[in-house]
Order: sequence, then structure tokens, then C-alpha cells
Amino acid sequence: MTAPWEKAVLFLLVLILGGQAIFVNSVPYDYSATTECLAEPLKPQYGGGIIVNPEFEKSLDGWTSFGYANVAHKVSKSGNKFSVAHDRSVPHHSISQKVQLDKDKLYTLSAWLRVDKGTADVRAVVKTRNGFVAAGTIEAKASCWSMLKGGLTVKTSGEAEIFFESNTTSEIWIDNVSLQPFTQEEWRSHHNDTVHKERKLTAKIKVKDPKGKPLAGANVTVTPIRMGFPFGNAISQFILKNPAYQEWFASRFTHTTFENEMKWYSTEYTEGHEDYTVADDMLEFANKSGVHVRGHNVFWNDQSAQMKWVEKLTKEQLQKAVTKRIKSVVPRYKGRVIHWDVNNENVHFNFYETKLGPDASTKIYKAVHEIDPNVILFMNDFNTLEQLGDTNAAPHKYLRKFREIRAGLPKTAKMGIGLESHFEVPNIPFMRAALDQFATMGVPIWLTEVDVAGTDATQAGYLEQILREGYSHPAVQGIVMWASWSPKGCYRMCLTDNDFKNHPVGDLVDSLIKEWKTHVEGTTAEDGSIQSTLSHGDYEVKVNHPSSDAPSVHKIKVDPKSHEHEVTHH
Ligand SMILES: *[C@@H]1O[C@H](CO)[C@@H](O)[C@H](O)[C@H]1NC(C)=O
Ligand SMILES: *[C@@H]1O[C@H](CO)[C@@H](O)[C@H](O)[C@H]1NC(C)=O
Ligand SMILES: *[C@@H]1O[C@H](CO)[C@@H](O)[C@H](O)[C@H]1NC(C)=O
Ligand SMILES: *[C@@H]1O[C@H](CO)[C@@H](O)[C@H](O)[C@H]1NC(C)=O
Ligand SMILES: *[C@@H]1O[C@H](CO)[C@@H](O)[C@H](O)[C@H]1NC(C)=O
Ligand SMILES: [Ca+2]
Repeated sequence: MTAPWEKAVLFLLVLILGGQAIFVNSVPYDYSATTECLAEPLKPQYGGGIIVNPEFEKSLDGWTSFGYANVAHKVSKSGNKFSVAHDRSVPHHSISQKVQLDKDKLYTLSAWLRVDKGTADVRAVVKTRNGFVAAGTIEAKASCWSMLKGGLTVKTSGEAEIFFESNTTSEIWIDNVSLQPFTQEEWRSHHNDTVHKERKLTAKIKVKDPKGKPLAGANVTVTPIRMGFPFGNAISQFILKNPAYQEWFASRFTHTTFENEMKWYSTEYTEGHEDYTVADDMLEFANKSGVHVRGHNVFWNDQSAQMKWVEKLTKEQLQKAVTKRIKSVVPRYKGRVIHWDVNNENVHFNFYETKLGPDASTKIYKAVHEIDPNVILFMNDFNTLEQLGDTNAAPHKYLRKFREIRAGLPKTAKMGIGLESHFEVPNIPFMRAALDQFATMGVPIWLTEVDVAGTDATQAGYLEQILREGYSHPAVQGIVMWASWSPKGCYRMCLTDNDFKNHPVGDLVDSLIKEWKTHVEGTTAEDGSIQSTLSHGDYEVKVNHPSSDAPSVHKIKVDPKSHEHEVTHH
């Protein structure tokens, strides 16, 4: 564990732009989070930020009772001082602090919480002039301290009041609260830092002549062929007979998910009549285009997504049908899909648990793993990053299910965290704080179904914030959007019209792809080499030198395993 406050020390960033020195005081972002409940919690992040008396060292200075709760100051056996809100007759009777918030800033919040009996969902809420804004939620326990991590932005600047509410009336214990503001510029500098550390590297290309001697003064053009960071979009069966759709898709994306075509209700709508023709053809198209496929899905845990014939099965019959489905679809696509969404949306829904018992999901994950030990087993669900209103899918709820399944699998099984990301209005500081919590699992995190509701006026702006945040979070390993095209319209977001001319969201996606790819030109030095910062990916290297009439063309892959390349110019 890193000491968070060390990272929070202000540092001075000097940017030299066009010969001008610009000084930016930038607070680095603290990505750490703790999702274990601890006996002795950790220090407040950023020394508490703008919170007064964040550790309750100075009694209750800065804090007041909210509603009609009574507030006490207590000292633990080990000497830690904290506050307790008690005699709470309704959820929001609690303890609070007044803060000044700025509408142009992004706020990251953290706090350590505990209750005196049982467990409770505790939420951090900020009362603003425009109403209440939820900033984070956690399950607090009586035996240990839990870290809440969240964030918010506000619509108008001015005084606000932060407090903690719970779904029970037990005591809430509070300590080490932090509210750290960031300017937009600082937030962007966090993105930039991650992009430089995680998505790019300094690559060296050494050009030699056929005799193996370094070739100085050669002109080198490095052109991107394919992004290294997985960036994809869903597709529908309409792509099979539509060359314009194929061309539009294949020239942009590295990864895909089939919207419906691999789902059980698509491959065995009628009991016993399996038909994989459409899914097979789509897989062939993807493979031919160099596009990797996320398998979606073996099962979907939503009652309303079941076929009539499945709903009617007895427990024993359903168990047989489930086994048959796994043995049919998983071997068929073994080695051809990189991920499986195994029992889709099993944080929200429990069709199979209801019918087959509480360990139904775990058994299904295990069976898929036994057939395809290399495929990454994803838990795919919504409202984990999108919004705080759906407490059933808060990060800690998702992680509870994730841990339960992981505990039932062999250590060798690979799991992944799939965050659907169907957004309305994004809360970007909350999204980042939620990703920080998922990152504590140390497994691949993908945004699997990104889209944004709404109209041209807001959609592209929100989509940009979401995609940049995902691309720039150190723990996110891939992004797939949920904008498959159909002549009757898309699920919620179409990138193009029916002639594959971009809508504003399509233009945004294209400009991000362009930004995330790098293109360089230069001349080799005396030692025959050229060095440059390149995004991970596949490149074409074209070399021109007076020693030959024709350029030579080479292909290289730039990733953390290979940043030095030698090419021979003929
Ligand atoms: C708060 O942080 C202090 C160190 O600054 C630590 O000693 C204390 O245990 C923490 N308290 C809680 C409840 O996390
Ligand atoms: C409050 O939340 C906890 C933790 O999720 C849950 O176990 C409990 O049943 C909830 N209590 C009420 C009264 O809703
Ligand atoms: C972006 O980050 C890199 C590495 O952290 C740094 O060298 C560069 O100056 C930054 N650029 C901007 C515009 O912040
Ligand atoms: C296409 O299929 C071949 C043969 O199965 C495989 O080696 C290759 O990795 C696939 N390509 C992609 C992009 O999935
Ligand atoms: C190399 O590039 C320079 C500048 O762009 C150009 O003048 C020169 O002709 C090029 N040489 C070759 C061999 O292509
Ligand atoms: Ca304390």
C-alpha cells in the first residue's frame, strides 16, 4: 500500500510551450482505494483537502449535527479520535460540514465509516442550493472501518453541506474525511500522465543497410495501422450483407461484441434447434477484419431475457439445459473469443440463482473455465459507474458478487470486470473513484457497452468525457461502445446515419481515434536510429535513403515488450 498523502504533496509542473514557461500548480490524483474493511483505517487522502478537522483531532471543530441527530466525539482504545452520529430517527439525521463548492471544479471525496450494529448502506450526500447530490456509497460494518470513495460536481458555485446518511438508524461513526477539488486543467493533466505512462512509450527504430551497418540520414515515416489499446464497438447481423457498414466498421475498430447474435435466445430460440449460422458468419467477418471478439453472452441472468421454453423447465431439466448450452457454445468459440460475459448482469438479476440455487453463477463460471481455461470470465453489469441512484449496483455490491464467484473458482481462472457504461449524465469524479475501487481486484477492467442517452446537443460532449476518463484510467484495459447499427435505429446511440455518414458522436469517436494514434516522420541520426514517443500499436515504417531508388516498407508492433526495432533498408 502506498501512503496516499505522499502523492498529495503539491508539486510544481513547468510546461514549456512555444518558448513560454507556464507554471501550473498541479495536485496529482490519488488512485488508491481500499475495498477491505479495516480494524485501523488509513489517513485521509490529500490531508483532508478542503475539509476542516478531517481527523477529528480537534474535537468536533468544523462539524455540526444535521437534522436532529446527536453528535459525539469519541476516542478508540488505540487513541484514534472520531465522531459518532447517534439518536438518528431517520436516515439523514447525521453529522455535516459546510463547504464552499465551485461549479468549474471536480471533487474527489473519501471517508472512513462504521456503524454500531449490523451492516448499513452509508451514502455521502452534498446538500447544494440546487438540491441534494449523492457522492458515494459504501456498506459500513460494526466490526471494522470501510472506506467510501466517490466524487461530484455541482451546478452552481456557493455554500454546500456534506453529510452522511444510512439506510438504518444505527449510529454512524466517521473519521478521516477528505474532499479534494481539482481544476479542469489538473484533471486533464491526470489524463495526460496516465496516457504517457500506460498508453505510450519511447520507441527506437534502428535502420541498417543490407550489410548490417547503421544507416544515417534515412527518412523514416511511421504510420499507424492499428491501435494497441483495445477500442471497439458492438455490431449487429446487419453488417453481414452491408459492405458500407463493413468498411466503416473495419477501418475504425480493433474489438467488437455481437449485440444479440451469440445469446442463447438467438442460437436456440426453439428447444433443440440450435443455429449458429449468423454468429459464425459475424465471427468470420470480424476475424477477416483483424477484429477481436468479446463473447456475449453464455447466459443472461435477467428473468425477462429467458425463452418461454426455458422458463417452463423444472430444476432438473434446467440444470441439464444449462449444461448443454455451456457444452455447445463454449467449445465452439474456444480460442476465437477473448472474453465471455458469463452470466450477464448477475449483480442485478438472479434468474438462475432462483431456479438452481444460490451458487448457480459460480457453477456456471466454473464450467466455462473448465472448457476454455484461457478465456477471461467477465462479470458484466450496468450502473456501476453510470450513477449513484442504483445502490444495487454500487461498486461494493458488484465486488461482493465478484469475490463470491472468484472464491469458488480455481486460482488459475482468469476473471475480468465488465462495466457496461450506459450513461445519461456522467458524474466524472464518481466514475474515476468507482474505477479506483474496481482496480483493487487487480484484474482486467473493460468498459463493455459505452453509450450515452440524449440528443446531439449533449451526447458528444458527455461521450467525450466518458471515453477520455476510461482511456486515461490506469486500470482500464479496453473500451467497447454499444452503438451497433440497424436500419431501424440503434439501441440508444448511433454513430452514423443510414449512409454511414457520421453524427456528431461519430465525429468525436474519429477524432479520439486520430488523437490516440501517433504518426511521426524524421531522419535517422549517425547511429542509424530515430527515437520517438509512440502510442502502443501496429505501425508501418517506410524508409527512404539516397542509396536506393525505392523506399522499403516494414511492419512493427510497439508495446511494453518491444520498444526497440531494427529494420533493414534494401
Ligand atoms: C485516521 O488517520 C490517522 C492518521 O492520520 C490514523 O491514525 C487513524 O487511525 C485514522 N482513523 C481512521 C478511523 O481511519
Ligand atoms: C441496509 O443495507 C444493508 C447493507 O446493504 C442491508 O444488509 C440491510 O438489509 C439494509 N437495511 C434496510 C433496513 O434496508
Ligand atoms: C503530459 O505528461 C507528460 C508525462 O507525464 C509530460 O512530460 C508532459 O509535459 C505533459 N503535457 C502536458 C500538456 O501536460
Ligand atoms: C483469426 O483466426 C485465426 C485462426 O483461428 C487466429 O489465429 C487469429 O488470431 C484470429 N484473428 C483475430 C483478430 O481474432
Ligand atoms: C528526406 O526528407 C527531406 C525533407 O523532407 C527531403 O528534402 C529529402 O529529399 C528526403 N530524402 C529522401 C531520400 O527521400
Ligand atoms: Ca481520527
